[in-house]
Amino acid sequence: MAHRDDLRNVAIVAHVDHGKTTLVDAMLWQTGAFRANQEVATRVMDSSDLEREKGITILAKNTAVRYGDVTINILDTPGHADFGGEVERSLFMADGVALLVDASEGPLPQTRFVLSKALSHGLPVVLVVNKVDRPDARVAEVVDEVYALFIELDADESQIEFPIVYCNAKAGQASLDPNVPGVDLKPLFDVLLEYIPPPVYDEAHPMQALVTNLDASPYLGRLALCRVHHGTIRKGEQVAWCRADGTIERARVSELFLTQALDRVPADEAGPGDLIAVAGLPEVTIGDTLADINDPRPLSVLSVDEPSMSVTIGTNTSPLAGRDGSKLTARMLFARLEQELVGNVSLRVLPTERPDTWEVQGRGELQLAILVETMRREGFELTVGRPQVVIREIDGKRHEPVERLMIDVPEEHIGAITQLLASRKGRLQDVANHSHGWARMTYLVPTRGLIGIRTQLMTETRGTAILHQIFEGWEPWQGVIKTRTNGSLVADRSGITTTFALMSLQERGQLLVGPGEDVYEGAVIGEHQRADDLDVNPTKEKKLTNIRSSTADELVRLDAYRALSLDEALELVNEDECVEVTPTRVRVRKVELSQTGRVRNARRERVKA
Ligand SMILES: Nc1nc2c(ncn2[C@@H]2O[C@H](COP(=O)(O)OP(=O)(O)OP(=O)(O)O)[C@@H](O)[C@H]2O)c(=O)[nH]1
Ligand SMILES: [Mg+2]
Repeated sequence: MAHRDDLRNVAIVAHVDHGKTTLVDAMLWQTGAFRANQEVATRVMDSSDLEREKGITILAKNTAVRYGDVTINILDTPGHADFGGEVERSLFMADGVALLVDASEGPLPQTRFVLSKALSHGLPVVLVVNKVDRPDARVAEVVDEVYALFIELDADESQIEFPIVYCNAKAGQASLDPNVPGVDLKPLFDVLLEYIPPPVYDEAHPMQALVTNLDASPYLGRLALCRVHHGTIRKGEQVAWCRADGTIERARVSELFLTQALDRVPADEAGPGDLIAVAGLPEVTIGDTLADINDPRPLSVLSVDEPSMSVTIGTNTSPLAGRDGSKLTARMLFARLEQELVGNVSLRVLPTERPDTWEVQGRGELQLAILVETMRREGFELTVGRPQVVIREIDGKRHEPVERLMIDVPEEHIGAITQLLASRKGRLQDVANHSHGWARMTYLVPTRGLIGIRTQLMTETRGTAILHQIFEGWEPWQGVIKTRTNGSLVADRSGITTTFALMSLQERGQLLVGPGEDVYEGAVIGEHQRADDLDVNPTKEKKLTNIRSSTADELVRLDAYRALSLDEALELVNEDECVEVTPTRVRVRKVELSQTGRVRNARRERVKA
């Protein structure tokens, strides 16, 4: 076998916020990707609007830097569990990984996930302990925890002998000695060159390139992002396009690009190990192989984990539909969902009983919320159902997804957490004290039990709890879990909310709308203090009289209402509720809007039970 000594492909993987994108910034700067006076945004790889707003990476992206005579392709991956599909796909392009671990937080659930995936791909690991500058860094302990994690995941001996680099990604410093602060990233680059193997290929093997991602260019249409495994692919040449369904077609490579820093640069050819973008195949999808036209050999189709959460997404059916958005029809909605599927292998779209509604399955609430958020910004008006877990039949039995949950809390809250998790069928796996007065509790909990848990945990622990969760596996259905204890305050007519009406309603619970807002029968305007729903009139006007009342208006103040973000609305909705999403508004509403209809449904439910 031959190898490309001038090339390395390394994926940077870690739990969310451990500093991957920041490290890539420093790697770009120190390899001269930018001019000294160039204006470059921090975390430049997080280039989409949503990524910048939320401060997290959503899509995996690659960049390339030159270090000496070697080109290093760096794959920056998202750390949030919901985007695990992106990480899995990136590993198909890499020959090794840099596993980042925060020097204070240590390994967390997503660290475990990405490491287990890297190990199952047989990829060598370089451990990067990052944020060593944190005042609460506990470097030695964290390294021990990583060793323990390797052992737990059944790593073999060669995998466990990983090199360790200590980093301050923000300052762009790396060191091989935990007690000596670094100067620049040279030690990291040197370790990567030494431990990440160069791409290996067979000189006699016909050309083979695997499509692992897609992108679009306004001029060239769809771009297939591939890793070349063997042979050489050339611009202008015919290739065999091997599709996932087994068919093979001819196609022409009309354009070919390699990556340099943040740019795609045209190239005439690319060889084994190169990460390329190819134009000329308008219908190519992830998992396809581009191969030698005379000897096509498809690579095995890449598989990623199955989705575990779902929501229904339909057209907006509320009485206020059409006021805000430009994309309203079921046809537009379906076309948009299909387009999303092409670029996102971890999503599924299924039909429902209604012709204007689809079930979208994904990895988690955030992934689904991001999709809805993206669509509303494009002008869609939507009705989004309550997030549900995906149920699977395994050996004839109903199974549901189970999540691994890690909670960091001050010790005095251990009792509250224990109670809360018990009510949601959590099984305690481990309690560890990792720094003064703080405990890290690990649970396995049915995913169902986690819906809406964040808000409740924050209240119980006065905002101190930090939680991390990740899909663990499938388990037999665990019976009824009750998650939300509050009913809703529901508008009983349409109109415009008034300060006068809201003032008296605020005693009944937390309001979700302010004065002067449009409501309709069936719109949820607040959380009821009690468990049942209450139909109320939020549009009542004050009777005008000539007599000034003794309690002056200014004395009674309207408390702040809680304006819901999309994520919060999706956490909050009860079983018979859904969320109306338009480019400017997020409203919670009843699925059945009419009061009489709801009463009838409730009676029917009672009869069934
Ligand atoms: N103190 C300190 N902060 C750091 C360091 N590296 C990154 N950070 C900070 O950590 C936060 C998260 O950094 P990101 O680079 O976005 O982390 P990430 O791993 O790319 O996050 P995701 O892509 O969302 O998983 C930012 O506020 C960084 O400024 C470091 O070495 N020291
Ligand atoms: Mg990132």
